Parts: sequence; C-alpha cells; structure tokens
Amino acid sequence: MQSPPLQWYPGHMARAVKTLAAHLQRVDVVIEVRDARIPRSSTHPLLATLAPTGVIVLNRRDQIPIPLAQAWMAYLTRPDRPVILTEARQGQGLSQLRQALARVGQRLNQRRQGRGMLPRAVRVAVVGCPNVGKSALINRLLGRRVAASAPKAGVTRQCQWVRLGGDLELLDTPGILPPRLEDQQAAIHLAICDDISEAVYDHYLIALAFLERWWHLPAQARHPQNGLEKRYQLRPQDHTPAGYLAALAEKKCGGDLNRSAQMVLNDFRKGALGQIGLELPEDEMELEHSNIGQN
Ligand SMILES: Nc1nc2c(ncn2[C@@H]2O[C@H](COP(=O)(O)OP(=O)(O)OP(=O)(O)O)[C@@H](O)[C@H]2O)c(=O)[nH]1
Ligand SMILES: [Mg+2]
Repeated sequence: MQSPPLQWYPGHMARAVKTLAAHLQRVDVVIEVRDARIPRSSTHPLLATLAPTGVIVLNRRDQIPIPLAQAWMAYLTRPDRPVILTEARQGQGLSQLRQALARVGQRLNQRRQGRGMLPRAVRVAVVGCPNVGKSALINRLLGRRVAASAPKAGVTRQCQWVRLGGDLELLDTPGILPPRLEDQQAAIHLAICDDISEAVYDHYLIALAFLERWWHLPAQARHPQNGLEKRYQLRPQDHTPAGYLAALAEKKCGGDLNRSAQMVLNDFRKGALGQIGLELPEDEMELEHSNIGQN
C-alpha cells in the first residue's frame, strides 16, 4: 500500500530555523544530536549550511545493538568531527562529550590569549531533529533539569541559553526538520521513531513500514533476533509483515488493525521489541557509491 507523502513544517519550526541561524553565528561549536536508530534520517540537510557540525552525538545508544553503534561511529567519525555515543536519560557517554567540549574550550582560549583577550566560556549549540534527546542531554550535562524533555516531538519551542559553571554555555534549540520531507524513506523512519508529530501520519502505514523494514534487517541490526516473537508469541516466519499485523490484531486487539499498529509502534519506541537499528552504514555507503556513479 502506498502511503501519502508525509509533510511536517509547523510555524514554530519555520521561526526556529530563522532564530537558530542568528544564534549559530555566536557559537563556537555545534553538537548535532542524532537518533542512533536512524543516524541517516535524523540529520538535517540545512544544518550543514547553517553551521559546520563540530561533534556528532549518536543518542539512544541503549536502543540499538552495540556492534551496530560501533559501526556507525567508525563510519561517521572524521579527524575534525568526533562522534560520541550517548544515552541521555542515564547520562552514559557524557564524560567523552565533556572532554571533547573541554578541548574546544582550550583551543578557543589559547587563541584568545594569543590576541590578548580574556578567557571566556565555550558557547555550544545543541541541534537536531525533534525528539532525539537534545534537552535530555543538556539536563544531563548540567546535572539538573533546566530544559523540558518529554517523549514526543516538538517539546522545545524556543532557543534557550543555559550556563554550566564558568566554562560552558549551552544553547538548547527546538528540533528542526527540512521544510519538505523530500526523502520519503527518511520521513517514514522519523515517524517510526516518533521524531515527527503523530498528527501527520497514519499509524497503520507506519507500523507496516516498520515491520517491512524489520523483516529485512540483518542480524547485526537486531538484538535479540526474535524480539517480535518474544513479545507477541507470534512467529514472524509464518507471516508477511501485513499478515503479521493482522494476526496480531486478531490475537491481542479484537481484530482492530489500528490498535495493533499503535501497539507495535509503542513497543518499538519503548524498546520492548529489543534493540533495533533501522539504518545501517552499509546502505549509506552503497548510496554514496551509486551517486558517484551517476555524476
Ligand atoms: N531510551 C532513551 N530515551 C531517551 C534518550 N535520550 C532521551 N530520551 C527520551 O526521549 C524523549 C525525548 O527527549 P527530549 O530531550 O525531549 O528530546 P528533544 O530532542 O529535546 O526534543 P524536542 O525538544 O521535541 O526537539 C524523552 O522522553 C527522553 O527521556 C536515550 O538515550 N535513550
Ligand atoms: Mg527539546
């Protein structure tokens, strides 16, 4: 079944992009937070033009298998752009992030000193798609709850500076997405991960897209392998993805397909189906290869 194109660009996001561009002119380093389940789809193409990313944080590392997280790190790391894996709710991976920011601060203040200027706090912007965990990360870095953080897209509506001691100033920013989601696969992945507002899509189609993806994922992308069967006592091998959703509706939801779709999405999002990475660096490499071929 063909899903209607997903569009998502509320007014607050258009305004956010404008104010963000102004704020970014004042920052020393940009942390781009991505959702480790979808590192490709949770990047924002405009960000590269607004400001170069200094650090990539792959957040939600608890939600994908470790070997996959490591493969993404190796793929995305560049000499001038470290990649740090985090779990922002528990605060894992934060010491590496603090170290990376301290290095930026040292370089900045050495330069300032060279020009006879006084040292100042490093200004860090935390940017990324909605719901990837930007505010949670800031709260963890600060060790107290200064930024609203909740399990839905579009919680942070305005840019907000917060200070951490004398060394660090952090800018929390609203999640942004491109004005047009031209890449429909990316839009669907963002919807599966709850990184787009629920109002704009059909749960049945998004749950189906999730199951279709799950069916084709290699072993390294899911842990345990039989997460669906474990959760629902229904063998995926006996069904197509659509058949599975129908069987699940019969078994658990009185035949209601929408309820079974919602259940599958909720379970995936809260990790009840195990660790599942929807995107792989291999696919990305293939894509790059075919683009080079076309040019
Ligand atoms: N499992 C898991 N959940 C996380 C992690 N980081 C954040 N969350 C949860 O994800 C939800 C979204 O977090 P937020 O901090 O509001 O995300 P945000 O990027 O600031 O979202 P917007 O302000 O809407 O752009 C919250 O319920 C967090 O508790 C993580 O590493 N693992
Ligand atoms: Mg936020």
